[in-house]
Amino acid sequence: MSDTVVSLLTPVGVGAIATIELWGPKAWGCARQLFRPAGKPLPDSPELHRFWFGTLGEGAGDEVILAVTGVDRLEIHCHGGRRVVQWIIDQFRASEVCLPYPLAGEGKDQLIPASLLQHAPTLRTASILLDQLHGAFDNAVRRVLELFRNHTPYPVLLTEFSDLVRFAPLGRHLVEPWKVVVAGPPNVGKSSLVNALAGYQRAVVSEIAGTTRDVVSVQLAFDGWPVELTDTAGLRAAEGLEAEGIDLARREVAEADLVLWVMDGNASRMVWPSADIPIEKLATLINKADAMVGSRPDLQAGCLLVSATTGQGLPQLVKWITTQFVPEPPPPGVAVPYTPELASIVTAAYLGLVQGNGNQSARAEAIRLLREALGQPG
Ligand SMILES: Nc1nc2c(ncn2[C@@H]2O[C@H](COP(=O)(O)OP(=O)(O)OP(=O)(O)O)[C@@H](O)[C@H]2O)c(=O)[nH]1
Ligand SMILES: [Mg+2]
Repeated sequence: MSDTVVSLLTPVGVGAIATIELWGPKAWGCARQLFRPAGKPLPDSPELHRFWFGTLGEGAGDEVILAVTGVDRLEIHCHGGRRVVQWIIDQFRASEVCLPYPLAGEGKDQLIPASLLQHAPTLRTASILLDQLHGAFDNAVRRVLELFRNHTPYPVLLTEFSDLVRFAPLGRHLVEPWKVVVAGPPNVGKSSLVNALAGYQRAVVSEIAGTTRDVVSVQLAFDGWPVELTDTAGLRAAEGLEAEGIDLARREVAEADLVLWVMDGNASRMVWPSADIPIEKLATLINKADAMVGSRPDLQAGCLLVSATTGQGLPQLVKWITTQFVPEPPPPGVAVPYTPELASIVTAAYLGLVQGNGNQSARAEAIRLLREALGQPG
């Protein structure tokens, strides 16, 4: 991209300090125009990892720190108040060399992770997004394009390319949480389980079957990964309000990344999930482990045994869910396709190449898609 872009890295109006990023070929020139250092004047060209204290803007200006964080990349650390941030961004816009920071829904600009960073639900996902903001993903895409250009042997190309695609499933969930739906027959302890996992009383629990009529969701972090846990109405034949709840529950199950099917270990007969829930997103739990008496011949291998009341088996359940979603967390600085769109683009490019066994047209299509991932279509 040849333009210079100004973007806000921190959430608007929340923090005491805000970070504004300026990147592009004219970033340094732009900063020199607007920033007045407290000490010696700024050098002619930026020096990596140096920072200066001074004021920014017309008139008295506002006190800020200017830091050089990368090639053509600067950060301005300023007061976090909404007006100050807006005013500084406006100063850069008015300098006519900068584009405004991307606004949601503005086509290609959405691919810039600066705007995504504000929406990162956990510190762990924020740190992955920050790595991508610093170029981890773009650089990895450029490396693969370079291998194509240099006619690198196919196996070497494939290895490097597969590294780029490796974290695509994770990249889909840096902003959007994984959806985990707790489903099962009435009165098995679904709401109790959601409450126990959430660590506080959220869903209404009672000994009367059919208590939950609605869909209740809580946003949680399992080991730093964002998870939306949804409680649903017990699935059984019902009428009226409860039937509507059951209908909603079925829809939630269809959209879930993972369905936790709960059964009552204390019941005379366990109700197993119906065949319409895809097996790859289904986990079966037997709840009320604390109240189980004797051995259960219908307790199948592969079922997780838990108790919402005592907490038995819950740490193991959380660990199991986490490894389903993130079998291997990315090491720091590694490329992650950081939006669902980018994840789809690089995966399609890689699979197309493999299916075409590296032939000419598959290569051309992969190159086209990788350029698209860099925001350089055509
Ligand atoms: N002993 C024991 N009782 C539990 C456990 N979990 C839930 N219960 C009890 O089981 C009953 C039903 O719990 P809920 O959480 O309301 O069950 P549900 O599956 O959400 O029920 P519906 O919303 O009606 O479908 C309540 O009396 C709970 O206290 C558990 O682990 N052990
Ligand atoms: Mg319930």
